[in-house]
Amino acid sequence: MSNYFNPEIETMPVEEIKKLQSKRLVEQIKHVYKNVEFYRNKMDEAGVKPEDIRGIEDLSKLPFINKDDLRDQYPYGFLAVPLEDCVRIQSTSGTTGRRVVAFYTMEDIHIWDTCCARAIVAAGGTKEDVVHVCYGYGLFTGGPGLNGGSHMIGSLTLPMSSGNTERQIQFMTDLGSTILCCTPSYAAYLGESIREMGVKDRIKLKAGIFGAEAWTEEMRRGIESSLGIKAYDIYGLTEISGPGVSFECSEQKGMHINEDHFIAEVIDPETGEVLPEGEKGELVFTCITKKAFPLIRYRTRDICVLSRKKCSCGRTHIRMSKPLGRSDDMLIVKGVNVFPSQIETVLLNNGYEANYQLIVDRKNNSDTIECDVEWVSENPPKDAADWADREKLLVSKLKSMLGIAVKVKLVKPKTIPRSEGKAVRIIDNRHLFEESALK
Ligand code: DLL
Repeated sequence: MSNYFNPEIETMPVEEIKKLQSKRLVEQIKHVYKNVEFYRNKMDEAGVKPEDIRGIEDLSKLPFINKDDLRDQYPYGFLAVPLEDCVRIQSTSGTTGRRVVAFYTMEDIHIWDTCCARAIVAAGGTKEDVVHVCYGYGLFTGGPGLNGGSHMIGSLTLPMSSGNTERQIQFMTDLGSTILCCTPSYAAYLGESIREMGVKDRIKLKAGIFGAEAWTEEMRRGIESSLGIKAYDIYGLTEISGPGVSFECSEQKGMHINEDHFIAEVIDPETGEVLPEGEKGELVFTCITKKAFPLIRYRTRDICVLSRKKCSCGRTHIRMSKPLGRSDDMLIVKGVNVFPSQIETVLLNNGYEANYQLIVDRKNNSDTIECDVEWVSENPPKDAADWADREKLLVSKLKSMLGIAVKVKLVKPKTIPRSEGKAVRIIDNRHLFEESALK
Protein backbone atom coordinates (compact mmCIF):
# COMPACT_ATOMS: atom_id res chain seq x y z
CA MET A 1 0.00 0.00 0.00
CA SER A 2 1.42 3.40 -1.03
CA ASN A 3 1.98 5.79 1.84
CA TYR A 4 1.25 8.80 -0.36
CA PHE A 5 -2.12 10.44 -0.79
CA ASN A 6 -1.11 12.27 -4.00
CA PRO A 7 1.99 10.36 -5.17
CA GLU A 8 2.39 12.34 -8.42
CA ILE A 9 2.65 15.56 -6.42
CA GLU A 10 4.35 14.37 -3.25
CA THR A 11 7.24 12.82 -5.19
CA MET A 12 7.45 15.37 -8.01
CA PRO A 13 11.03 16.28 -8.99
CA VAL A 14 12.14 19.48 -7.23
CA GLU A 15 12.56 21.38 -10.53
CA GLU A 16 8.95 20.57 -11.42
CA ILE A 17 7.72 21.72 -8.02
CA LYS A 18 9.53 25.03 -8.47
CA LYS A 19 7.98 25.48 -11.93
CA LEU A 20 4.53 24.76 -10.52
CA GLN A 21 5.11 27.20 -7.66
CA SER A 22 6.26 29.91 -10.08
CA LYS A 23 3.19 29.52 -12.25
CA ARG A 24 0.85 29.58 -9.25
CA LEU A 25 2.64 32.52 -7.62
CA VAL A 26 2.26 34.68 -10.73
CA GLU A 27 -1.50 33.98 -10.80
CA GLN A 28 -1.88 34.54 -7.07
CA ILE A 29 -0.16 37.92 -7.14
CA LYS A 30 -2.46 39.08 -9.94
CA HIS A 31 -5.43 37.87 -7.88
CA VAL A 32 -4.46 39.67 -4.65
CA TYR A 33 -3.38 42.88 -6.42
CA LYS A 34 -6.70 43.07 -8.17
CA ASN A 35 -8.90 42.13 -5.21
CA VAL A 36 -7.24 43.26 -1.98
CA GLU A 37 -6.67 46.96 -1.43
CA PHE A 38 -4.17 46.25 1.35
CA TYR A 39 -1.87 44.30 -1.02
CA ARG A 40 -2.31 46.85 -3.79
CA ASN A 41 -1.23 49.66 -1.47
CA LYS A 42 1.66 47.66 -0.01
CA MET A 43 2.96 46.68 -3.43
CA ASP A 44 2.54 50.21 -4.78
CA GLU A 45 4.48 51.57 -1.79
CA ALA A 46 7.24 49.04 -2.49
CA GLY A 47 7.18 49.97 -6.19
CA VAL A 48 6.30 46.41 -7.28
CA LYS A 49 3.75 45.73 -10.03
CA PRO A 50 2.12 42.30 -10.52
CA GLU A 51 3.99 41.93 -13.85
CA ASP A 52 7.33 42.24 -11.97
CA ILE A 53 6.59 38.87 -10.37
CA ARG A 54 7.50 36.30 -13.05
CA GLY A 55 8.32 33.37 -10.78
CA ILE A 56 9.60 32.33 -7.35
CA GLU A 57 12.90 34.10 -8.02
CA ASP A 58 10.97 37.38 -7.71
CA LEU A 59 9.30 36.49 -4.38
CA SER A 60 11.72 38.57 -2.31
CA LYS A 61 10.58 41.74 -4.12
CA LEU A 62 7.28 41.48 -2.26
CA PRO A 63 6.78 43.06 1.18
CA PHE A 64 6.24 40.92 4.29
CA ILE A 65 3.01 40.91 6.24
CA ASN A 66 2.55 40.04 9.91
CA LYS A 67 -0.10 39.39 12.53
CA ASP A 68 -0.53 43.11 13.27
CA ASP A 69 -1.54 43.66 9.64
CA LEU A 70 -4.16 40.93 10.00
CA ARG A 71 -5.49 42.46 13.21
CA ASP A 72 -5.61 45.92 11.64
CA GLN A 73 -7.59 44.58 8.70
CA TYR A 74 -10.02 42.59 10.86
CA PRO A 75 -12.43 41.22 9.78
CA TYR A 76 -12.67 41.61 5.98
CA GLY A 77 -9.55 43.52 4.94
CA PHE A 78 -7.73 40.48 3.52
CA LEU A 79 -10.75 38.92 1.87
CA ALA A 80 -9.89 38.36 -1.80
CA VAL A 81 -13.21 36.95 -3.08
CA PRO A 82 -16.83 38.09 -2.62
CA LEU A 83 -18.12 37.07 0.81
CA GLU A 84 -20.85 34.97 -0.82
CA ASP A 85 -18.16 32.70 -2.29
CA CYS A 86 -16.95 31.82 1.23
CA VAL A 87 -18.30 28.79 3.04
CA ARG A 88 -16.40 28.84 6.37
CA ILE A 89 -14.44 30.89 8.83
CA GLN A 90 -11.93 29.69 11.42
CA SER A 91 -10.12 31.79 13.96
CA THR A 92 -6.98 31.91 16.06
CA SER A 93 -7.20 31.48 19.78
CA GLY A 94 -5.64 34.92 20.46
CA THR A 95 -6.32 35.96 24.03
CA THR A 96 -5.35 39.61 23.71
CA GLY A 97 -6.49 42.17 21.18
CA ARG A 98 -8.47 41.31 18.11
CA ARG A 99 -8.70 37.80 16.82
CA VAL A 100 -7.59 36.81 13.35
CA VAL A 101 -10.43 35.46 11.23
CA ALA A 102 -9.57 33.32 8.19
CA PHE A 103 -12.05 32.76 5.35
CA TYR A 104 -12.34 29.72 3.07
CA THR A 105 -14.04 29.02 -0.23
CA MET A 106 -15.20 25.45 -0.87
CA GLU A 107 -12.06 24.93 -2.96
CA ASP A 108 -9.88 26.29 -0.10
CA ILE A 109 -11.46 23.72 2.24
CA HIS A 110 -10.71 21.03 -0.34
CA ILE A 111 -7.04 22.09 -0.43
CA TRP A 112 -6.84 22.08 3.36
CA ASP A 113 -8.49 18.64 3.61
CA THR A 114 -6.05 17.32 1.00
CA CYS A 115 -3.09 18.54 3.08
CA CYS A 116 -4.49 16.81 6.18
CA ALA A 117 -5.25 13.65 4.21
CA ARG A 118 -1.59 13.53 3.12
CA ALA A 119 -0.57 13.79 6.81
CA ILE A 120 -2.86 10.94 7.87
CA VAL A 121 -1.73 8.71 4.99
CA ALA A 122 1.92 9.46 5.83
CA ALA A 123 1.16 8.16 9.35
CA GLY A 124 -0.11 4.90 7.83
CA GLY A 125 -3.80 5.84 7.55
CA THR A 126 -6.10 4.04 5.09
CA LYS A 127 -9.85 3.75 4.68
CA GLU A 128 -9.76 0.81 7.10
CA ASP A 129 -8.66 3.06 9.94
CA VAL A 130 -10.69 4.56 12.76
CA VAL A 131 -9.46 8.12 13.18
CA HIS A 132 -10.11 9.49 16.64
CA VAL A 133 -10.00 13.30 16.54
CA CYS A 134 -9.80 15.00 19.92
CA TYR A 135 -8.43 18.31 18.77
CA GLY A 136 -10.99 20.98 19.57
CA TYR A 137 -13.75 21.56 17.02
CA GLY A 138 -15.22 24.97 16.42
CA LEU A 139 -13.17 28.03 15.58
CA PHE A 140 -9.89 26.19 16.29
CA THR A 141 -8.63 24.53 13.11
CA GLY A 142 -7.39 21.28 14.69
CA GLY A 143 -10.67 19.32 14.79
CA PRO A 144 -12.16 20.45 11.45
CA GLY A 145 -8.83 20.02 9.63
CA LEU A 146 -8.07 16.44 10.65
CA ASN A 147 -11.77 15.58 10.34
CA GLY A 148 -11.76 16.75 6.71
CA GLY A 149 -8.56 14.86 5.92
CA SER A 150 -9.89 11.67 7.45
CA HIS A 151 -13.15 11.92 5.45
CA MET A 152 -11.19 12.40 2.26
CA ILE A 153 -9.35 9.12 2.84
CA GLY A 154 -12.61 7.40 3.68
CA SER A 155 -11.57 6.44 7.21
CA LEU A 156 -14.20 6.11 9.91
CA THR A 157 -13.92 9.46 11.69
CA LEU A 158 -14.72 9.95 15.38
CA PRO A 159 -15.31 13.69 15.86
CA MET A 160 -14.70 13.52 19.61
CA SER A 161 -13.42 17.06 20.13
CA SER A 162 -11.57 17.66 23.39
CA GLY A 163 -12.59 16.87 26.95
CA ASN A 164 -14.24 14.08 28.89
CA THR A 165 -11.23 11.81 29.03
CA GLU A 166 -13.16 8.79 30.30
CA ARG A 167 -15.52 8.96 27.34
CA GLN A 168 -12.55 9.33 24.97
CA ILE A 169 -11.06 6.14 26.36
CA GLN A 170 -14.36 4.30 26.29
CA PHE A 171 -14.89 5.12 22.59
CA MET A 172 -11.28 4.26 21.90
CA THR A 173 -11.73 0.78 23.35
CA ASP A 174 -15.30 0.15 22.15
CA LEU A 175 -14.82 1.39 18.58
CA GLY A 176 -11.19 0.33 18.16
CA SER A 177 -9.65 3.71 17.33
CA THR A 178 -6.41 3.17 15.41
CA ILE A 179 -5.16 6.74 14.80
CA LEU A 180 -5.27 9.41 17.47
CA CYS A 181 -5.20 13.12 16.59
CA CYS A 182 -4.73 15.64 19.43
CA THR A 183 -2.20 17.94 21.05
CA PRO A 184 0.90 16.15 22.38
CA SER A 185 0.10 17.29 25.93
CA TYR A 186 -3.34 15.72 25.72
CA ALA A 187 -1.84 12.55 24.21
CA ALA A 188 0.51 12.32 27.20
CA TYR A 189 -2.46 12.79 29.54
CA LEU A 190 -4.49 10.13 27.73
CA GLY A 191 -1.49 7.80 28.11
CA GLU A 192 -1.44 8.43 31.87
CA SER A 193 -5.20 7.92 32.19
CA ILE A 194 -5.15 4.70 30.15
CA ARG A 195 -2.41 3.37 32.43
CA GLU A 196 -4.42 4.31 35.53
CA MET A 197 -7.61 2.74 34.18
CA GLY A 198 -5.64 -0.45 33.41
CA VAL A 199 -7.06 -0.72 29.86
CA LYS A 200 -3.88 -0.53 27.80
CA ASP A 201 -4.40 -4.06 26.42
CA ARG A 202 -7.78 -2.97 24.99
CA ILE A 203 -6.33 -0.02 23.05
CA LYS A 204 -5.82 -0.64 19.30
CA LEU A 205 -4.04 2.61 18.47
CA LYS A 206 -1.13 2.30 16.04
CA ALA A 207 -0.30 5.94 15.31
CA GLY A 208 -0.87 9.45 16.59
CA ILE A 209 -0.76 12.79 14.78
CA PHE A 210 0.19 15.46 17.25
CA GLY A 211 0.81 19.15 16.83
CA ALA A 212 -0.40 22.68 17.55
CA GLU A 213 2.23 23.17 20.24
CA ALA A 214 5.91 22.55 20.77
CA TRP A 215 6.99 19.10 21.96
CA THR A 216 10.37 17.52 22.36
CA GLU A 217 11.82 14.21 21.16
CA GLU A 218 11.82 13.02 24.78
CA MET A 219 8.09 13.72 24.96
CA ARG A 220 7.60 11.82 21.71
CA ARG A 221 9.32 8.77 23.20
CA GLY A 222 7.17 9.02 26.34
CA ILE A 223 3.92 9.14 24.33
CA GLU A 224 5.04 6.36 21.98
CA SER A 225 5.72 4.07 24.90
CA SER A 226 2.66 4.93 27.02
CA LEU A 227 0.23 4.52 24.10
CA GLY A 228 2.17 1.84 22.20
CA ILE A 229 2.11 3.85 18.96
CA LYS A 230 4.30 5.71 16.48
CA ALA A 231 3.86 9.47 17.08
CA TYR A 232 3.95 11.88 14.11
CA ASP A 233 4.29 15.63 14.23
CA ILE A 234 1.98 17.91 12.27
CA TYR A 235 2.34 21.66 11.88
CA GLY A 236 0.14 24.46 10.72
CA LEU A 237 -1.41 27.77 11.59
CA THR A 238 -4.86 29.24 11.17
CA GLU A 239 -3.63 32.11 9.02
CA ILE A 240 -2.21 29.72 6.41
CA SER A 241 -5.14 27.22 6.61
CA GLY A 242 -4.71 25.14 9.79
CA PRO A 243 -3.01 21.79 10.47
CA GLY A 244 -1.34 20.09 7.50
CA VAL A 245 0.80 22.94 6.22
CA SER A 246 3.52 20.37 6.90
CA PHE A 247 3.61 16.87 8.37
CA GLU A 248 6.02 14.11 9.29
CA CYS A 249 6.59 10.95 7.28
CA SER A 250 7.72 7.60 8.71
CA GLU A 251 11.33 8.87 8.85
CA GLN A 252 10.32 11.34 11.62
CA LYS A 253 13.06 13.71 10.49
CA GLY A 254 11.28 16.99 9.98
CA MET A 255 7.96 17.84 8.37
CA HIS A 256 7.36 17.94 4.60
CA ILE A 257 5.77 21.22 3.59
CA ASN A 258 2.94 20.91 1.05
CA GLU A 259 4.89 22.88 -1.53
CA ASP A 260 2.27 22.73 -4.25
CA HIS A 261 0.19 25.02 -2.00
CA PHE A 262 2.66 26.94 0.15
CA ILE A 263 6.06 28.50 -0.54
CA ALA A 264 8.29 28.54 2.54
CA GLU A 265 11.19 30.90 3.22
CA VAL A 266 13.37 31.35 6.30
CA ILE A 267 14.45 34.89 7.12
CA ASP A 268 16.61 36.68 9.64
CA PRO A 269 13.95 38.00 12.08
CA GLU A 270 15.96 41.16 12.71
CA THR A 271 16.84 42.20 9.15
CA GLY A 272 14.27 40.36 7.03
CA GLU A 273 17.08 38.96 4.87
CA VAL A 274 16.23 35.60 3.24
CA LEU A 275 18.57 32.95 4.68
CA PRO A 276 20.02 30.02 2.75
CA GLU A 277 18.58 26.54 3.26
CA GLY A 278 19.90 24.99 6.47
CA GLU A 279 20.10 28.23 8.43
CA LYS A 280 17.91 28.90 11.42
CA GLY A 281 15.45 31.79 11.20
CA GLU A 282 11.83 32.86 11.09
CA LEU A 283 9.52 30.89 8.84
CA VAL A 284 7.58 32.86 6.23
CA PHE A 285 4.76 31.41 4.10
CA THR A 286 3.14 32.41 0.83
CA CYS A 287 -0.15 30.74 -0.10
CA ILE A 288 -0.24 30.07 -3.85
CA THR A 289 -3.56 28.26 -4.28
CA LYS A 290 -5.96 29.51 -1.60
CA LYS A 291 -8.37 32.10 -2.93
CA ALA A 292 -10.41 33.62 -0.07
CA PHE A 293 -7.65 34.52 2.38
CA PRO A 294 -4.32 34.15 0.61
CA LEU A 295 -1.44 35.42 2.73
CA ILE A 296 1.68 36.53 0.89
CA ARG A 297 5.05 36.42 2.69
CA TYR A 298 3.41 36.00 6.09
CA ARG A 299 5.85 36.08 9.02
CA THR A 300 4.91 33.22 11.34
CA ARG A 301 7.27 34.07 14.26
CA ASP A 302 8.15 30.37 14.35
CA ILE A 303 11.87 29.78 14.31
CA CYS A 304 13.00 26.80 12.28
CA VAL A 305 15.35 25.37 9.66
CA LEU A 306 14.49 24.15 6.14
CA SER A 307 16.12 21.18 4.41
CA ARG A 308 16.05 19.99 0.81
CA LYS A 309 18.11 16.90 1.63
CA LYS A 310 16.64 13.81 0.02
CA CYS A 311 14.23 11.97 2.31
CA SER A 312 14.20 8.20 2.15
CA CYS A 313 10.38 8.17 2.21
CA GLY A 314 10.55 9.36 -1.42
CA ARG A 315 8.77 12.66 -0.85
CA THR A 316 10.53 15.53 -2.54
CA HIS A 317 8.81 18.39 -0.74
CA ILE A 318 11.11 20.49 1.43
CA ARG A 319 11.23 19.64 5.13
CA MET A 320 11.06 22.02 8.09
CA SER A 321 12.45 21.23 11.53
CA LYS A 322 10.15 21.28 14.51
CA PRO A 323 9.70 24.90 15.50
CA LEU A 324 12.72 25.62 17.71
CA GLY A 325 10.94 28.38 19.59
CA ARG A 326 9.11 31.48 18.57
CA SER A 327 10.67 34.78 17.97
CA ASP A 328 8.01 36.03 20.37
CA ASP A 329 7.46 33.31 23.05
CA MET A 330 10.94 33.45 24.36
CA LEU A 331 10.97 34.56 27.98
CA ILE A 332 13.58 37.02 29.10
CA VAL A 333 14.16 36.40 32.79
CA LYS A 334 16.83 38.42 34.57
CA GLY A 335 18.01 39.42 31.13
CA VAL A 336 18.55 35.78 30.10
CA ASN A 337 16.72 34.19 27.19
CA VAL A 338 14.71 31.20 28.35
CA PHE A 339 12.89 28.76 26.09
CA PRO A 340 10.30 26.54 27.82
CA SER A 341 11.59 23.63 25.71
CA GLN A 342 14.96 23.85 27.52
CA ILE A 343 13.19 23.40 30.86
CA GLU A 344 11.20 20.52 29.45
CA THR A 345 14.38 18.80 28.29
CA VAL A 346 15.89 19.02 31.79
CA LEU A 347 12.72 17.60 33.36
CA LEU A 348 12.38 14.72 30.91
CA ASN A 349 16.08 13.88 31.17
CA ASN A 350 15.71 13.61 34.94
CA GLY A 351 12.83 11.19 35.13
CA TYR A 352 9.91 13.63 35.16
CA GLU A 353 7.11 14.00 32.65
CA ALA A 354 6.12 17.17 30.87
CA ASN A 355 3.64 18.09 33.60
CA TYR A 356 5.07 21.39 34.66
CA GLN A 357 4.25 25.06 34.83
CA LEU A 358 6.53 28.10 34.85
CA ILE A 359 5.55 31.06 36.92
CA VAL A 360 7.44 34.23 36.15
CA ASP A 361 7.16 37.24 38.40
CA ARG A 362 8.85 40.53 39.16
CA LYS A 363 9.38 41.67 42.73
CA ASN A 364 11.39 44.72 43.72
CA ASN A 365 12.44 45.11 40.10
CA SER A 366 13.96 41.67 40.06
CA ASP A 367 12.61 38.77 38.01
CA THR A 368 11.86 35.42 39.59
CA ILE A 369 11.06 32.16 37.86
CA GLU A 370 9.50 29.17 39.55
CA CYS A 371 9.02 25.78 37.99
CA ASP A 372 6.28 23.64 39.50
CA VAL A 373 6.68 20.03 38.44
CA GLU A 374 4.79 16.89 39.36
CA TRP A 375 6.63 13.81 40.52
CA VAL A 376 5.65 10.64 38.66
CA SER A 377 3.16 8.59 40.61
CA GLU A 378 5.35 5.43 40.64
CA ASN A 379 8.22 7.31 42.22
CA PRO A 380 7.01 9.56 45.05
CA PRO A 381 9.54 11.17 47.42
CA LYS A 382 10.31 8.81 50.32
CA ASP A 383 10.28 11.55 52.96
CA ALA A 384 10.70 15.30 53.40
CA ALA A 385 14.49 15.05 53.04
CA ASP A 386 14.18 13.14 49.75
CA TRP A 387 11.65 15.70 48.54
CA ALA A 388 14.04 18.57 49.27
CA ASP A 389 17.00 16.72 47.69
CA ARG A 390 15.10 16.18 44.48
CA GLU A 391 14.16 19.84 44.29
CA LYS A 392 17.79 20.81 44.89
CA LEU A 393 18.99 18.51 42.12
CA LEU A 394 16.56 20.07 39.63
CA VAL A 395 17.62 23.56 40.70
CA SER A 396 21.22 22.74 39.88
CA LYS A 397 20.38 21.04 36.54
CA LEU A 398 18.23 23.99 35.48
CA LYS A 399 20.95 26.42 36.56
CA SER A 400 23.49 24.71 34.37
CA MET A 401 21.10 24.61 31.40
CA LEU A 402 19.85 28.20 31.66
CA GLY A 403 22.48 30.07 33.62
CA ILE A 404 19.93 31.48 36.08
CA ALA A 405 18.42 30.31 39.35
CA VAL A 406 15.00 28.70 38.97
CA LYS A 407 13.01 27.95 42.12
CA VAL A 408 11.67 24.40 41.88
CA LYS A 409 8.53 23.17 43.61
CA LEU A 410 7.93 19.44 43.38
CA VAL A 411 4.21 18.74 43.62
CA LYS A 412 1.89 15.74 43.75
CA PRO A 413 0.73 14.14 40.48
CA LYS A 414 -2.38 15.75 38.95
CA THR A 415 -1.86 19.03 40.85
CA ILE A 416 -1.06 21.05 37.75
CA PRO A 417 -4.23 21.71 35.75
CA ARG A 418 -4.46 19.48 32.67
CA SER A 419 -5.25 20.96 29.32
CA GLU A 420 -7.57 19.51 26.73
CA GLY A 421 -6.09 21.83 24.16
CA LYS A 422 -2.75 23.53 24.26
CA ALA A 423 -1.02 23.22 27.63
CA VAL A 424 -0.66 26.41 29.64
CA ARG A 425 3.04 26.17 30.43
CA ILE A 426 3.82 29.75 31.32
CA ILE A 427 2.18 32.12 33.72
CA ASP A 428 3.94 35.40 33.26
CA ASN A 429 2.70 37.65 36.02
CA ARG A 430 4.93 40.46 34.84
CA HIS A 431 2.60 41.35 31.91
CA LEU A 432 5.44 43.29 30.37
CA PHE A 433 3.69 43.97 27.09
CA GLU A 434 0.45 45.21 28.59
CA GLU A 435 2.36 47.50 30.94
CA SER A 436 4.39 49.03 28.19
CA ALA A 437 1.31 49.44 26.00
CA LEU A 438 -0.38 51.48 28.71
CA LYS A 439 2.55 53.78 29.36
O1 DLL B 1 -2.29 25.20 16.09
C1 DLL B 1 -3.07 24.53 13.89
C2 DLL B 1 -2.82 23.11 14.21
C3 DLL B 1 -3.84 22.33 14.72
C4 DLL B 1 -1.58 22.55 13.96
C5 DLL B 1 -3.63 20.98 14.98
C6 DLL B 1 -1.33 21.21 14.19
C7 DLL B 1 -2.38 20.43 14.72
P1 DLL B 1 -2.95 28.06 15.58
O2 DLL B 1 -3.83 27.91 16.76
O3 DLL B 1 -3.18 29.21 14.67
O4 DLL B 1 -3.02 26.81 14.64
O5 DLL B 1 -1.45 28.10 16.12
C8 DLL B 1 -0.37 28.15 15.24
O6 DLL B 1 1.00 26.92 16.83
O7 DLL B 1 2.51 29.28 14.59
C9 DLL B 1 3.16 27.38 16.02
O8 DLL B 1 3.76 28.35 16.85
C10 DLL B 1 2.33 26.43 16.87
N1 DLL B 1 2.37 25.08 16.29
C11 DLL B 1 1.52 24.51 15.42
N2 DLL B 1 1.91 23.24 15.15
C12 DLL B 1 3.05 23.02 15.85
C13 DLL B 1 3.94 21.93 15.99
C14 DLL B 1 -2.75 25.51 15.01
N3 DLL B 1 3.74 20.77 15.38
C15 DLL B 1 0.93 28.11 16.02
N4 DLL B 1 5.02 22.10 16.79
C16 DLL B 1 2.14 28.01 15.09
C17 DLL B 1 5.25 23.26 17.44
C18 DLL B 1 3.35 24.21 16.57
N5 DLL B 1 4.44 24.32 17.35
